[in-house]
Amino acid sequence: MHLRRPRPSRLLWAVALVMGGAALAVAQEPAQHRREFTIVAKDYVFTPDRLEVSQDDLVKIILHSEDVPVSFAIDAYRIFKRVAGMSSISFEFRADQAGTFTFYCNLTTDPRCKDMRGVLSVRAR
Ligand SMILES: [Cu+2]
Repeated sequence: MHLRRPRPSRLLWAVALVMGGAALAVAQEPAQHRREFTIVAKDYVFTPDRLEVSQDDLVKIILHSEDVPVSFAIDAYRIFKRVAGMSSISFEFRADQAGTFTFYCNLTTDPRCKDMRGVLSVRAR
């Protein structure tokens, strides 16, 4: 029995296959593990103010401000996003930590910001 070293071309092909597989895995995230929420910020209130997902879900947030600039922060997830007034942003994150987390606006431009908060609940799988 003898072992042959893979030829370089075969090695590159194997790397390309693995990388292609990883890209495919993201594209083929099962629909039941994707969650999407549109959160409207208006009058210093987030609506909805409660998000419920399962651990490891891929969560997409569309954050829309109906009036002033706001932010959306979740400390444990190191998320900090800011949206200008009268506009929208979207972002995604993997809900890999189970538990209950506060999301809030951490802007200091207005004292009412400290009342802007909600809850992200991540149910353990
Ligand atoms: Cu605010």
